[in-house]
This record gives sequence, C-alpha cells and structure tokens, in this order.
Amino acid sequence: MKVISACTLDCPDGCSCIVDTEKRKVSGNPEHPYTRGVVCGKVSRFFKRLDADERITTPLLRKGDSFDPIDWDTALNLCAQKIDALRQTPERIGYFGGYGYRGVFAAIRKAFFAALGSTKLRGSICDAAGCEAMIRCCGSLAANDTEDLLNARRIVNWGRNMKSSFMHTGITVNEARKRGTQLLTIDIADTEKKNSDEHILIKPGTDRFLAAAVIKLYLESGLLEQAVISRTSNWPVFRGLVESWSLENLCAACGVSVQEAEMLFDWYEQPGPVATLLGWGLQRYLYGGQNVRFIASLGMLAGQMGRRGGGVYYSFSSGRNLTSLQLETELPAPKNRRTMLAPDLSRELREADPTLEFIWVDGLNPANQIPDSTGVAAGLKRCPFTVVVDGFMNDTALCADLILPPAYMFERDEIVGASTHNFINFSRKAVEPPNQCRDIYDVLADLGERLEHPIYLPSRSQCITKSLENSGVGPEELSSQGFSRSHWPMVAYESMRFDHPDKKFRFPETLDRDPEPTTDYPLNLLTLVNGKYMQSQISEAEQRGIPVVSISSKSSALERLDLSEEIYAVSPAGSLQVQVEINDSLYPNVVLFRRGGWMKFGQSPNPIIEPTITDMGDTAAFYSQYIRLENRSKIPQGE
Ligand SMILES: Nc1nc2c(c(=O)[nH]1)N[C@H]1C(S)=C(S)[C@@H](COP(=O)(O)OP(=O)(O)OC[C@H]3O[C@@H](n4cnc5c(=O)[nH]c(N)nc54)[C@H](O)[C@@H]3O)O[C@H]1N2
Ligand SMILES: Nc1nc2c(c(=O)[nH]1)N[C@H]1C(S)=C(S)[C@@H](COP(=O)(O)OP(=O)(O)OC[C@H]3O[C@@H](n4cnc5c(=O)[nH]c(N)nc54)[C@H](O)[C@@H]3O)O[C@H]1N2
Ligand SMILES: [Mo]
Repeated sequence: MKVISACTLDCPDGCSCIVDTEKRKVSGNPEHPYTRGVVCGKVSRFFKRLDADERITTPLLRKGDSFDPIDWDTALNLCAQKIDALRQTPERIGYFGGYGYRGVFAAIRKAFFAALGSTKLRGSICDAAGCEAMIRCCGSLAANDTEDLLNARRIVNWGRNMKSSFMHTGITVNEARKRGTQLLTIDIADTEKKNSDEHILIKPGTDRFLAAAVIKLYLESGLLEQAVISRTSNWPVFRGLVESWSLENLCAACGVSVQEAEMLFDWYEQPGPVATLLGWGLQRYLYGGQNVRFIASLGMLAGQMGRRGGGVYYSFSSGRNLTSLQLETELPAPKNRRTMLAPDLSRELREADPTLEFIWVDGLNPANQIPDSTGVAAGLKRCPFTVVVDGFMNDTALCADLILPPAYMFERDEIVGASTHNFINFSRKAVEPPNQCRDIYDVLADLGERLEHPIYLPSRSQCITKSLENSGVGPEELSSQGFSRSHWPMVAYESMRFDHPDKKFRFPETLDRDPEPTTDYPLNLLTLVNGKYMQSQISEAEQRGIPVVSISSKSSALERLDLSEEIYAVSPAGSLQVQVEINDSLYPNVVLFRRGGWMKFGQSPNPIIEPTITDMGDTAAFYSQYIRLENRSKIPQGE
C-alpha cells in the first residue's frame, strides 16, 4: 500500500512523502509543489531506523548499570507517583523537550508540562540567534515564499547549504538558473564554486563585515534611494557606524578582497530583483545575530525587501500556521516558571537551586547535542529520576532511570508546518509501531489521567481543529490531499511595511569584532551538518573507529602535525582523538567535523565545545569554538 504522509524531522524543508508500506520505503510526493517528488537520504532511508535491531521497543527501568523491561502500567504509575510528590514544587520537575519531532501532537508535551508549571528550557541550540536578528530588523520572522526565487534576476547565497539541509531551496534555485537567474555563493568552503556563477570564500563568522563593506560602497556611490531610507527608523546612527570603518578594514575583518566586495556591490546594484538567501550556519557564532542583521540591512538598503523576486530569506516559524494548545488541570498552572538556558545546561544543572528531582527528556539528545555534553550527562545522572522518551540507547538514554519507547514518524498521525514554505502537511500513520512503542499523545493522555490532580488532553480532533483555526486550512482537505497551502502572502513586507509598531526597518546598533584566537587554540572548529544523517539519529553500526576531521593543506596546523601518529583535537574543555584528512576547499583556519556522532563511540564533538552564547537569541555559538590539533601518544592525566 502507498500512503501519503510527511516528514516530522526538524528540517526547514518539511517534505510530503509517499510511504510504500510493503517495501518499507519512502519517496517524495510528486504532487506537493515544494517537495516535487524528491526527499533527502535521511528520509528515504528512514525505515532502516524504524526497523533497526537496536531499537528500544519496550519501557526500560534502570537496575544498577543495566535496564530491565517493564510494562507501561508500571512505567506510567511510577512517573505519576513522582510527579504527584512534586506537584506543590513544580520547579523541581524539569521538562527538556526538543525538536527531534515537530508538529501539533508533538507540541502537546510542551502544553502538558506547562500545565504542571515545570522548569523548562530557554534559548536555543539551533537557529534562534538568526530568528531574533530578523525580528529585531523586521518586527517579525517572515520571508518570501521560496517559489518567488523563480522571479529573481540574481540570487546571493550567504552560506545556505542547498545540498543537504535546504535541498528544496536548491531545487528551486536550479530551476531559476535554467531560466537565466545568476547565483553568487558566499561560503567558508569553495565546494559550491562549480555550481555558482561567482563565489566568495569568507572567514568563518565574519559575514557582517562583508555586508557592511557593501553598505559602505553604497554610501560612497551615492546610489542609496531616499524612498528606501524613509522606510527605516535609525538610519543616521547606522550610517555613522558604517562610516566609522574604512572599506579596507571591513574587508580585512572578513578575509575578502576589496575587488570581491565591489563585485558583490555590483550584484546588488545592477537592475532587476536580487534575492538574498541566508543559511543558519552563519548565526552559530558569538556575533551570529549581527551577521544576520547586517546581511538583512544590505538587502534592505539595496531596495530588495518587500519586493517580488527580491527578499531576504532566513526562515519563518514552522508553527506560524498552527495555534498552540493549552491543557486543562484542576490545579492552576503556576506562572513565572523557572527556565534553564539550553546551551548552558551543564552549568544550569550543576548550579540549580532547588535541584531537579524529576526530568522528562523528549525528542532531544541533550547529553550529546549540547555544549559540554559530558557535564549535561553528569547532570542528568545526578537527578534522582530521569525519564527519557527515545527509541535508541544514545548518550541521553544511557543517563535515564526510565526509558519510554515512542512511535516514530510514519507510525503515528501528525500535522506539521515548515520554515521554508507555507504548506501544512499531514503526516499520516502508515505502519504500526513495533512491539510496545506508543504514540506520545496516548502516553501523555494516559499519564495525565493517572495524576492525583489529573491533566486532561483535548481529543485528537479538537487538537486538529484548534491548531488549524488561523491557518485557512480545513482538516478535510489536509487529510485527503496530505497537504494544503495556508494563506500567507508570496511576498513578505510588501511595500516595505514591516511589523514594528512604526512599520519601519531597524538597523543593528553595533558592529563588533570577534576576540582574536590565542596561540594555544588557533583553529576554528566547525561542526557542520552531516549530509547523511539527521543530527544524532545515526545507527550504531556506522559509528565505529576514530572520527575524521578535515583541514586545508594551507592550515598552519600541518606544520607541527605528524599525520601518521595519533592526533587529538584539544580545546580548553578537553580533548578528543581524531583522524585528519586534507580538504583544500576549506578556509585555512577551519577544522571541519561533521556533527551528530555519539559520545559513547568517541564520535561527538560536544565534550570539547564550551558553552558560549550568541549576541542575540540565547543560542549556542557552536562555531566560535577554537581548538588545536596535536600529536600525543597518550592523553595526560587530568584532561
Ligand atoms: N542531512 C541533514 N539535514 C539537516 C540536518 C542534519 O543534521 N542533517 N539538521 C537540520 C537542522 S536541525 C538544522 S538547524 C539545519 C541546519 O542546516 P544549516 O544551518 O544549513 O547547517 P550548517 O551545517 O550549520 O551550516 C550551513 C552552511 O553554512 C556554511 N557556513 C558556516 N559558517 C559560515 C559563515 O560564517 N559564513 C558563511 N557564509 N557560511 C558559513 C557552511 O558551509 C555550511 O555548509 O539542517 C537541517 N537539515
Ligand atoms: N557541535 C554541535 N552540536 C549541535 C549543533 C552544532 O551546530 N554543532 N547544532 C544543533 C542543532 S541545529 C540542533 S537542532 C540540535 C539538535 O539536537 P537534538 O534535538 O537532540 O537532535 P536529534 O539528534 O535530531 O534528535 C533528538 C532525539 O529525538 C528523537 N526522536 C526523533 N523522532 C522522535 C519521535 O517521533 N518521538 C520521540 N520521542 N523522539 C524522537 C531521536 O531518537 C533523537 O534521539 O543539535 C545541536 N547540536
Ligand atoms: Mo537545528
């Protein structure tokens, strides 16, 4: 049987899928205007994950260093008992939910723990620095519909990875190029040079200086339009800020030549609409928010915002079409819930007062994906009762007292939005979950009713109706077609009317330099996405051996490194054995490490990544980590 379903993974593309239940294969839905019959490898291979031998399919309770299978009744009674005991002190309950799965029913976890008044996470380990930057500029998070790229004369791509993470932007861009649109890529590697009309190699984390350099060229050219300036609210101050820098210093700060900056100016200045694409990589730096704000400001000053074929594309919230739910409980939900800073969870857990007595981790692998992951793991283990809802014995599950096995995507119904297109997709259940794996809706409905003061979930159909109420999408159409377009306009901020109270665009207030790297840690560790896997959702068998990092043959690290000896990546936080391969496409100071591997296999970079927070959005500045590579025959004690 073939079932129309959809991907619920945390990915900007939000694909509509065809699930072949006999062959247990997934393909892209050709009827979906954005998916266009194509899905990425991580989704087409998803049944390998669903059918994996190592999948946990029954609740497991810790017994010393191992786990015993138990039934759901026992498992949920235990949880209810622990929650009941903490109901008057809900700040001692921790809810660490993530975006391992998204959608209307996935959001019930959040509503459930809000009704309890538990401690929750704040900030982000993903894209919030960039979101906050766009909101500060525009008053909201919006962009043109990706289809509008077909109307662009030129596209400037600031580090958006169109091979693995924004694959369908890539499909639309390729189609536009066939019709004559030109593409310029700005990246920290020149891998995409062959697929672009022009390419600029940039020093990691410094795009704001290149954007400022082009703005400086606009100022010098006298070509700025008064009609555009009048749509902005703090131009004189911003102008002064850009004027206080010389063009040469701005270019030097991003490792780009003045000629390249002039070429980029020409790309923005020539007639015809220019679309600006942003990746999410360039906001994972200490000044990630500023990077995004300066690029948006350039798009604005070039007169490209609110324009067909133009626009600045960062993202929009995948939930913007879906109203969030609130759950009922007999006890009033406490206000002012305690929060813990997600990217610094290790410290938060260490310093928590009062300490957490019960933690529920769901759709998140914090002991793997958060900086200082070793410290996060220790914190989860310290808690008297940690529940992990996951189907694999990953670094977080290893810290659990109780593991609850969920039904994964294609095994349960879900409704999802996306952050690059305006369709809402219906992720229909296509196959039965194995053994005792259970839908999270059923788990929470069941748990809620077991509490002394119960929490009641709305019925499934109430959840659907409520969540779609402002989308312009009806449940019937969604169910029969598998997707439906919501009512957002093709062009965001039409006529340059923004969502601040004065309807004007706001420029950034400061332009900061990054701290200089020290001689002890001269190399920039970039833990980019792995094209083959979704974050840490990697099979165990594929995580053997020593992880591979890449550096350019121009890297200063090579002068002191013997590649035939053992090599360690060393940061102030610790060290990790790696293998080094040469990749001459990279900016010379970069060490490239594909993220997602597990600590238990020595494959995760996060034990050596320090919790550094971005300038906006309280996001993990993963890419501002500096390290060195060194030969060692063995790790000295104490590291
Ligand atoms: N296959 C696969 N797809 C995924 C994921 C996955 O794990 N695997 N994860 C999903 C999730 S949760 C997210 S948030 C997204 C992440 O998707 P992305 O944000 O696209 O991923 P990154 O690898 O962080 O960064 C994208 C690109 O930015 C470039 N880059 C890095 N630093 C800079 C810089 O300073 N300037 C410029 N101009 N470019 C820079 C890098 O070359 C990199 O290829 O992908 C989603 N899709
Ligand atoms: N070093 C470094 N680390 C990073 C980043 C980086 O750039 N560098 N980037 C980060 C980014 S962009 C992100 S978004 C985070 C992602 O961090 P996480 O959200 O932890 O990412 P995942 O590994 O995708 O998945 C979390 C868990 O969700 C589970 N899961 C999947 N589907 C379901 C489901 O249907 N139900 C339940 N209950 N669980 C499910 C999976 O089994 C998996 O264990 O990591 C961040 N970590
Ligand atoms: Mo992410």
